[in-house]
Amino acid sequence: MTLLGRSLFALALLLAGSPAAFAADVKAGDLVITQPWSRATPGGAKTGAGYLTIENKGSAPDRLVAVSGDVAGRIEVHEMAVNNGVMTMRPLEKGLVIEPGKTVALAPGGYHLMLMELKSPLKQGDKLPVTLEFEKAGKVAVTLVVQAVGAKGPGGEGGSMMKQHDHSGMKM
Ligand SMILES: [Cu+2]
Repeated sequence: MTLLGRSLFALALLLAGSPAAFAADVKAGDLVITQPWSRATPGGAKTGAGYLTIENKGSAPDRLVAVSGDVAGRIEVHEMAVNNGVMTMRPLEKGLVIEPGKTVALAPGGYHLMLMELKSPLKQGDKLPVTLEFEKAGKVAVTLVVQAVGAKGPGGEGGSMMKQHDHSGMKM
């Protein structure tokens, strides 16, 4: 690598690392999982949410079929939808399909990991190990990094087109 190349590389690393420090992308088979994060829970909330991005670089679909972790008694994969003007969410009974060549984002206002029966409140800065289980890629360990209450993205600000809303008040 030339000197110029090296400094550009260093600059790229610097830019990629801001504003919040994240663990490296997790690769499992054809899947790449990036930016797993969660949100601090206010007061005695018994549920929280987890978010991440899954890219399928392969040529066949894969499916997120189960999620588990010590932080919660039960973790489900949920989707959100507006029915008659009311935002509702429901578990994906058949799991979340990631089509080949596609990237699926779990983000506020859309798909999310529902952390149910939390053992303790989630606090900003906590790191929550969870295990994702895919039909083809198998079990993948990721760590959700807890951001502030009301954070809209993994960096703690912006990054989402959705208005902030309170997850705990939603109809199940
Ligand atoms: Cu949910």
